[in-house]
Amino acid sequence: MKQYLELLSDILENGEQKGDRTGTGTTSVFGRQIRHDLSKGFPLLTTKKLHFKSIANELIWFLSGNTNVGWLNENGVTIWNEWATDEGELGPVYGKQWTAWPTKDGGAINQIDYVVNTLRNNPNSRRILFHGWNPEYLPDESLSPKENARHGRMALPPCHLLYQFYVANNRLSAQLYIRSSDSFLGLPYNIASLALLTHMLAQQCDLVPHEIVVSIGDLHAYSNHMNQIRTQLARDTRVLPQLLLKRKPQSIYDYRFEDFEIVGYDPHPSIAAPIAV
Ligand code: THF
Repeated sequence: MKQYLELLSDILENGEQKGDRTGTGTTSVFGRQIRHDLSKGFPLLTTKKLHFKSIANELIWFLSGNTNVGWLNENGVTIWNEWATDEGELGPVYGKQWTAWPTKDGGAINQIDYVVNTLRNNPNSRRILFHGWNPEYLPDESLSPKENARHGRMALPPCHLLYQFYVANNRLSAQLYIRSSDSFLGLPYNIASLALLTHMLAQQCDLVPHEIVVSIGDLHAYSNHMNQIRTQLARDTRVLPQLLLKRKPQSIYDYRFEDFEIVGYDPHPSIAAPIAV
């Protein structure tokens, strides 16, 4: 994943200082893209160790429509806890909008069903996408994340919003738009998560995983991640691991962590960094 390190260098070279919602301070660039051919390996960073279990269980949790961190915590994932209420609620975030986007008549639209059905039945469609940005449920910016979640609004607006899929020659590609990307902590998760989702959808729809593209709006380095970023830039990249899907589950909703195996992952050590809340 040389392209990832190039993005980090790009921020350091071309970034402008910007204040942010969390009060941490960032160096930021606008409008960047990274692409990866999945036939060349699974895009899990090798320049620091990533916790694949957090990435896979977060995706399984999104697809289940769950918006409470309880299930994540039971499965060893704590990355969403900072924003949840005492009851573990995050409000109508990702999973809710993906699988049960609320409609005006009190119903719900499952956008993931639509994507799977369209990949199977009309793969040439240029409308194979799902979207997390539901303006009716965005946070009230005068309230904290927890207060928003308590009032039935999203604790945080989605960072990764728009997922579009593309089929040609029986190969499946995916593009994700991220409006705001924490280059050191969040972005590596989002890249691996998009790759995993693409492999799962390809398996379900009898397609071959091809390319992922990540397009980013505000791409930033938090001021308290600078040393970690320099440490990472000094490391060389290694051979990417492979993802094995050990079983073909009944549907896109039936994957479990045990269905995935990452083979040949030999990263440099993890690098601790504080998360901006
Ligand atoms: N807020 C900020 N400031 N950055 C983000 O990346 C981010 N997210 C989600 C929501 N708000 C965000 C949360 N995603 C980690 C990784 C992803 C997160 C939150 C935290 C993190 O701390 N990762 C550690 C390991 C922690 C672990 O696995 O238990 C790491 O070293 O990678 C972006 O979507």
